[in-house]
Amino acid sequence: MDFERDGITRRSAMYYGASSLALVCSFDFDKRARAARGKTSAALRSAASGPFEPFQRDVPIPAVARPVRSSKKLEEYVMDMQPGMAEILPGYETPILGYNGSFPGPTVRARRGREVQILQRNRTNRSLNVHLHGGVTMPQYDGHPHDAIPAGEERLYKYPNVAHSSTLWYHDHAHGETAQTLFAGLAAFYLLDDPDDNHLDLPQGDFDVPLMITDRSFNKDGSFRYRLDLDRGFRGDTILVNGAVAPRMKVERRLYRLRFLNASNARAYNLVLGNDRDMIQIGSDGGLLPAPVKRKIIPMEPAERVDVIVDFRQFGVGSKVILHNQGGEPSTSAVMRFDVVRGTAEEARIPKLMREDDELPEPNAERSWPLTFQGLAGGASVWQIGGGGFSEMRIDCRPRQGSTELWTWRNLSNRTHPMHIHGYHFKIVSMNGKTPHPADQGWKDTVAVYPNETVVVMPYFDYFPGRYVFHCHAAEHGDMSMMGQMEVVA
Ligand SMILES: [Cu+2]
Repeated sequence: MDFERDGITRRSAMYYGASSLALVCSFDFDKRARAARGKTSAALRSAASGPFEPFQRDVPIPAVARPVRSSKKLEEYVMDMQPGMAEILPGYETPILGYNGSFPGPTVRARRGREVQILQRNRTNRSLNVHLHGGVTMPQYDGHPHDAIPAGEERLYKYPNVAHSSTLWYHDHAHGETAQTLFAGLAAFYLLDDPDDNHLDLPQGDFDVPLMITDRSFNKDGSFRYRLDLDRGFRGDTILVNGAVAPRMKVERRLYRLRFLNASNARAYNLVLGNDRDMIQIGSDGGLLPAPVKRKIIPMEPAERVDVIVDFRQFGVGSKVILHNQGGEPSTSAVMRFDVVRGTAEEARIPKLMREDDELPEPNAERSWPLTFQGLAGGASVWQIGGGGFSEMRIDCRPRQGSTELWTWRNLSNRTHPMHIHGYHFKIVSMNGKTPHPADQGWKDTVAVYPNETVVVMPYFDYFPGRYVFHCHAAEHGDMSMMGQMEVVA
């Protein structure tokens, strides 16, 4: 369909609200899509020539947000959270909610030491807020679940960018509704760079690529299909990278920095490149690792980030290298494909050492958090931390600013819980009694606690005091109501 030809631009269509959605949907689809109507998304996928066939589209790279004002100390942005249309399946327009109406939303490129302010305008009909995941922000800008921007209103978020360089992302954190809003498309990258990293000569520009992995299912009309599953969380039958079905990407024979984000509601991935080729992990949630770590398989729970360098010089021109999700179902095993072409001169290198280990104070408190699935009177169930569900009225702990503590997540359930702490980072002390994998020894903000296992982490309550949440990032678990509240006291 061609909005221009019909005298209506894509962008203006977004502003017309619900009635325009009906108008857009009434447009005729192209022949192939029309032929596919009436099938389920799984059936479409299994049809070899159907629109769900992988590697049919080039990977889209989300637009970089442009500041409305910029100085040495501050960059100011304005963003609209609003309905939009995304072309995910060939020939279909999928209604989404997105930052500036796009999915994924625009990438914010920030620099350490320069503040970013984003005026977020809520142009939807529901309460929303914005959480900068992995960000070090004052609590009033953190997107606390009970601190919402009502429909039609706006809020200025301030990000001081005081922490190390890292791959962050921002998404909605509305109380009890994050599974829906994340699924609808409110997710985007926020890449924090640090000029002090320049000497590392990491791949830059076109060779530094953010890749947001999500899973979705679709209705016959191309719209997202959501089914609530409180136990496992949502599982889609289709993998998207940057909002395209298992896309392909042309790569030169040279080094690339690939920044993976698992922005799925609840699906975990095990990323494997080609025939078990090495990926060189250089970063995790909290930024660069002390030194690169070679990996053949990279597990990613929801909300985790993994930065890798892939050396495409090991492949010949014309190679097609598939990144797959080991252990996925037949329709969720292909993630994307890299098509290798001739390279230009290499400017980047793989550094030997990247970041010095930080000196941390000795832990001055120990806390234990059992993670459980709890039946309620009346037949309903909820997920709980420490024997309780989320309550805005309850503070679960009061760590001291500037201190570290030992937190033990004890998973007494048969589902994995990716546990996330807002406002601060932690080191993983042990995973089920074992020393964590070298790639998990950097700063983290989200960690997988597998069924019936125990993970000990050491959060460092540096930076700002105040009230923040910590929760399971399987979105359905966090909503219902696997979330606690801490007040870090000065
Ligand atoms: Cu969970």
